[in-house]
Amino acid sequence: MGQNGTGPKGPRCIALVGPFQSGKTTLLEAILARTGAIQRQGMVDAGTTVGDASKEARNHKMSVEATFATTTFMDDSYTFIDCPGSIEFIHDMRSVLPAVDAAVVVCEADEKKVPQLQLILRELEDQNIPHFLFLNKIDKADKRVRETLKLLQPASRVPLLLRQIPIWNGDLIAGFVDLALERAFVYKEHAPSEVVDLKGEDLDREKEARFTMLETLADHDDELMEQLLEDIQPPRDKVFDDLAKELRDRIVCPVLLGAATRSNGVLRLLKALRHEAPTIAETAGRLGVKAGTDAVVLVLKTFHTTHGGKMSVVRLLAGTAGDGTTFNTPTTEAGRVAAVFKLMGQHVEKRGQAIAGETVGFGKLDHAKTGDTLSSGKQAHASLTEVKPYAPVLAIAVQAKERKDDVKLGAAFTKLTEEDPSLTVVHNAENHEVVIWGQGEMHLRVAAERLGDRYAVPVTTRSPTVGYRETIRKPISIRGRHKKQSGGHGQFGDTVLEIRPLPRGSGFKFEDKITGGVVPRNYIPAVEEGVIDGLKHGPLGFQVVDVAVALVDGSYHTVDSSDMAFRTAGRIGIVEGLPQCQPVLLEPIHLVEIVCPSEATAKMNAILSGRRGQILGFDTREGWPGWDTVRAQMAEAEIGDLIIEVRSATAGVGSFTYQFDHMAELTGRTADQIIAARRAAE
Ligand SMILES: Nc1nc2c(ncn2[C@@H]2O[C@H](COP(=O)(O)OP(=O)(O)OP(=O)(O)O)[C@@H](O)[C@H]2O)c(=O)[nH]1
Ligand SMILES: [Mg+2]
Repeated sequence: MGQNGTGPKGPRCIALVGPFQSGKTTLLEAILARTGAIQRQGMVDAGTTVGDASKEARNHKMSVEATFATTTFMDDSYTFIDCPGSIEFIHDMRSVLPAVDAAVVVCEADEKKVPQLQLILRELEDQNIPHFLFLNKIDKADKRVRETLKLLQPASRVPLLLRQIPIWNGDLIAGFVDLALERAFVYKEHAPSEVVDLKGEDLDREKEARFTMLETLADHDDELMEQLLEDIQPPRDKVFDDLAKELRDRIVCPVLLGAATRSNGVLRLLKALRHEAPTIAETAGRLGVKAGTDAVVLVLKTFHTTHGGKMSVVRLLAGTAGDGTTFNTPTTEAGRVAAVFKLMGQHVEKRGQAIAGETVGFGKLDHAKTGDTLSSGKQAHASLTEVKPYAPVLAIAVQAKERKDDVKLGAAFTKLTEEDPSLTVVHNAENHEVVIWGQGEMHLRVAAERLGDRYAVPVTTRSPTVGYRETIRKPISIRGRHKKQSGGHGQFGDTVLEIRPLPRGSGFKFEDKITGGVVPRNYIPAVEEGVIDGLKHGPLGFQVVDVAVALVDGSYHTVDSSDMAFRTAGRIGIVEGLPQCQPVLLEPIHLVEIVCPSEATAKMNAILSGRRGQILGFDTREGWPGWDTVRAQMAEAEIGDLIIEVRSATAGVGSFTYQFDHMAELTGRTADQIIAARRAAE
């Protein structure tokens, strides 16, 4: 299929991805304006874009979720997905990628953003998504494009293939030469570039750059290689075919230039997508969609709109679907489509039936989740992909501002996690606390804002409680006695308990060492209950663990003894005994594994040491050239906001995982402070 191929090519779905603040939302805006979907190109800083129209996005002047917008270019429908750049919101990007035909990686000539670029390219490479690079902000360029590519190349596993070279006018880039078309263009603001003659020095540069491009293409095309060796000019169509093929085979990453704010380079980008991005048939093939007459869709995102209820954004991979189509997941019924929507950011519009390749909103698929493969036939289609969110790294405890909202908050949590599966809500019964786990500080802040703005449940947040425990160091023997005689029936229970420490991790053990029936058998479970009760709140204020309590002696009264009385006696024994056992605080220690670009490894060591971490070692990160893995043991309290420091020391790309390892004694000033804080809170 050459560049000159005309006629419709079918609906496309393209993801706009890239490092934080590289210009994705602005590029979407430029595309929508250029294709006539909107009247005027809005601006991120003015809060007037389609991509960042949500209250949270406008507040923070950054994208905080995937936004979908459908437009028409040369008679074909295109849905663009504006993905957030921040790593904290990367799950939205990861869950749309499987279904797109191609991705446009919007990036800048900024060395600091190379690790972020690498991270994003890695996701595309791992998911086998063909991708272009759009080198944006060319209006600010202060170095040669070739130098910029050298800077960016280490982030990509495949060659970055320069397809356009800039035309300089003094210190500014005034236009570009398209190396495949062999045509020069001068940028016009918010208008198509103007074709100009290619001559003089620009022509020489074009020849050289074109040769470099063809050489790279020829690495995978013997015929082209021969033509180059024999100095034969390959036909233009052949060059375009090679560009398309090598993009689709993901063996090169073509690079285009532009400036989204001025809408420069946008038309060429659209044309490249039109001619070179895979079509729905190829994308369905990549995903392994079985051919048939059934509709098969992938759910890319779930929204809960305030007025319209639940909307599942889907890409139709095969078949057609409309109002009334019933869908199944591989395991259950997903629901019946109540309405089909055309997508334009926050604005959706009812439309008719959708065909294969289109990306639309389906109303009221009650049981569909983001990531689900849905099909309309009797025989459910197997799941096409599974994109698991990354393990969360930060948590906040959340409470409804007003008690009356408690029930509403439960429903809001369900919507919140349906919209963003990289958030997890955990109910901590021990502390009567609800904790939201997420991917970073901004991610959680936005989640809390959403609870208030989108679901109308204002919340307060604070740091979650650390899972401290306490134990004892010294064994003792103590009498726990409960005697009450206030007229009528009295209460009597008498126990002698031996309390002793157990090895770390043993938990709790109760031993019955009564001989001669001094405490009747039927009261002994009540004593154990009382002991367990007493251990819930030790002298330092925490649950007591790693102790054995033996009931060794006691006495009873034929009339006044009861389960209740023995329960109380057992508890009194523990409450009075524990302070004499040299109680000591225990804190949870986790094994932490940080991943970061190697130049930040020394900083990681410093951060870990500064947080009472014990470094266990570091290594190169497997499969990630230029990255390291640092392993350490670290107290849970110090992990709490560790991610904030890790991110700020790694331009946002460092991350970690951790798992519980053991409980360790904690003494001294830190322990005293924790105990005092606990007392103050009670
Ligand atoms: N000079 C210049 N600035 C640009 C260009 N494109 C975007 N910007 C600016 O870069 C900033 C970020 O733009 P956005 O479009 O929000 O970038 P983004 O990639 O969507 O950001 P996130 O979604 O938060 O990652 C804004 O201030 C834009 O005005 C460009 O071509 N030239
Ligand atoms: Mg954005």
